[in-house]
Amino acid sequence: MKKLFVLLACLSLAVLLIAGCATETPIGAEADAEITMPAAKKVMKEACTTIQDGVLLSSTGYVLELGYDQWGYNYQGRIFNGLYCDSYRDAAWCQDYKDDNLAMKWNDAWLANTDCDGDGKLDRHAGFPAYIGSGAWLTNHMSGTYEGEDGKTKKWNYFVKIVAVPLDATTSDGVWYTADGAEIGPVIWGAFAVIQEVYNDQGTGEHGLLYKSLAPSGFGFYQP
Ligand SMILES: [Ca+2]
Repeated sequence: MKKLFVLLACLSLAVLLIAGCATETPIGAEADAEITMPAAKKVMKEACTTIQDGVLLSSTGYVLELGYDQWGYNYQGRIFNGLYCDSYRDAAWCQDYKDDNLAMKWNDAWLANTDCDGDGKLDRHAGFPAYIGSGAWLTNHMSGTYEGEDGKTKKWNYFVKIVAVPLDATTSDGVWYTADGAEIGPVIWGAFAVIQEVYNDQGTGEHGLLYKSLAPSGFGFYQP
């Protein structure tokens, strides 16, 4: 479990950081009280630049292409499949986890596969000034093995759902709540909440749900 917690601390920052804007970390609720309708939904599709156009850039300056890149990102498919550390471009700090696997999926609001606002990069929280209330979601599925105290290989896996909370959500003691007072889940990166976690570990015997939101844990509940 110790290893898992380290991984969680870094979790899915990958998608937030890699494709665009380390400086654009999700913003909290306070600045966004007057957000109304998503403007980008009205943008004509033909006004948007696609990955196929061959001009959109990653944050590190390479041209995005269709299909999986060398790290395991498939921005067109809104998916990552690969090694955990490769989601961070094989970063030096990550080497203790280099054998672990990661699959991520995200929706258009988290990171679109088009650029409709004309900045040359894939859009984030398209149509919204920030992630909160955008309906953005991300899932992470991690897995790996380690040597148990009995010397045998033990498998573990972990699954988590993260959503951008609704505009009218509130926080208390590190937990997001709906306007009706239902617990959405623990705060992660300001405007996001963890709404479901599953952990299985052959070594410890842990199996099943670690956490499930008391508000609906389906993504539909969070769509604007
Ligand atoms: Ca853009």
